[in-house]
Amino acid sequence: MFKLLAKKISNSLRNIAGMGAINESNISKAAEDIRRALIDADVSLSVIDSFINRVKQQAIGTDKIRGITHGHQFTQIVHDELIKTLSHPQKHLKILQKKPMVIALAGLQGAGKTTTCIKLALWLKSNHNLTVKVASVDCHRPAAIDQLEHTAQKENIDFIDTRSFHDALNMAQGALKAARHAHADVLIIDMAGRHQIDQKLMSEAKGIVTQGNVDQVLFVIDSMLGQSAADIAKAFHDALPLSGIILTKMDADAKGGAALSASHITQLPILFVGTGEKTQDLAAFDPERIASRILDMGDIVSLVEQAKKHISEKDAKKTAQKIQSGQFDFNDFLSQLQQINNMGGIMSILERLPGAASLPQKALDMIDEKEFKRTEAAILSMTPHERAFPEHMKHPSRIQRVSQGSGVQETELKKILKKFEKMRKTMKNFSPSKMQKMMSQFQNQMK
Ligand SMILES: Nc1nc2c(ncn2[C@@H]2O[C@H](COP(=O)(O)OP(=O)(O)OP(=O)(O)O)[C@@H](O)[C@H]2O)c(=O)[nH]1
Ligand SMILES: [Mg+2]
Repeated sequence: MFKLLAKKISNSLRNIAGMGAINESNISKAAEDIRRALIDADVSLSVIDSFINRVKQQAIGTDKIRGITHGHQFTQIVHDELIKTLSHPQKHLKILQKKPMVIALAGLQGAGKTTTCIKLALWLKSNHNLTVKVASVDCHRPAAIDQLEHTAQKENIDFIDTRSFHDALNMAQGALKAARHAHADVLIIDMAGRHQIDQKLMSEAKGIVTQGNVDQVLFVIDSMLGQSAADIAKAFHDALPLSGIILTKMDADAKGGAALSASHITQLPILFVGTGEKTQDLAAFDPERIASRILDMGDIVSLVEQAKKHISEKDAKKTAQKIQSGQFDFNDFLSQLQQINNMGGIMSILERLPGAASLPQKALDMIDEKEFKRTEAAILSMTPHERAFPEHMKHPSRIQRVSQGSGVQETELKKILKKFEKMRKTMKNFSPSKMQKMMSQFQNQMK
């Protein structure tokens, strides 16, 4: 789910990752990329406009954090705004003391109401230990009642038969009476759906909600709905006193727009997501996880926090100058290695970088974290003179001494020294613009 949106946004953020400063023009460019990605993901236009405006305002007013690229800072702002759009002060379904608490499910035909009705009954049973009854009030399609009865039986959920009533309101009132009589904690009413928003059906639903003692109306919406998600959510929200959203079919290859559109338009909490056809496939909605997934940004937020703690802008500049003048020595290398260690090691940094999920396993297998440790041990066994003049380390007696002192075998030490020398030469040849070009070539190769 959300894969398409995740890929587009992370590409666009990668494009601004190398920029020197956040200003109106480069933010506008990045915002434009994000706007296009959101349109492609079927997020409705009014939602996109307000989202982009909030991101822009925040980004322009943000001071640069030491040691962090603007691209990463921008990522964090987009991430935070995405969470804000998807979040709501009410995180969970309200469990009322009233008996029975009546929940009605509304939504278009095929949205997943009947499936969700059983999923929710099971969830309330196992998470809150409540006795739950389910009833269908679909007087238009007899098969709808059969479907609910059949699934309820399979899952051992109490089903109230409403077949003897002839209209939806009577069905609802009859079900309520039966649930009361049985002292049930919860009654879930599965309402009829239609292909399109239908005034007759809406007024029928309104009647059930107001006269059927309904406490919460949950709006069930298919996450595969495209641009129309906002209009449909709005029509239901205008007609019925909705109290939350359940997003179904999140396991399918949804473009992701419906989640953003529905929550922004209605300002209602998304309480659950349907993650499959089976009755146990219902999960509480987690905005942070969805936002990170949309951005494919791993855990860049914690990486940014750590970088703030461990890297000073002054040191970073000094190192960059030394690299470019070819004076990068073992002291600098040691401090780089230690910074990596302080941030949890190279693998931990890599895993938290945007796009980490798409790194091929082959590339990850090539990284030997122990080699970093051995390199550190070798440098620590060098004299201050050797650290400052790496070229003097070539002498066999020095290699022998450092090998003995650090426990790193001579052959490996020679390899480490060779690699360092190669790295120093390569880095010297790269101006920042060359570096950027090399990085994008590297990224393309990785793809
Ligand atoms: N993959 C997947 N399929 C789902 C999910 N929820 C429901 N479905 C499927 O969607 C189809 C329609 O589901 P129903 O529960 O019958 O939909 P409904 O809203 O009750 O439909 P009407 O009663 O006709 O209005 C069924 O094939 C379900 O198996 C989900 O979370 N994931
Ligand atoms: Mg149904």
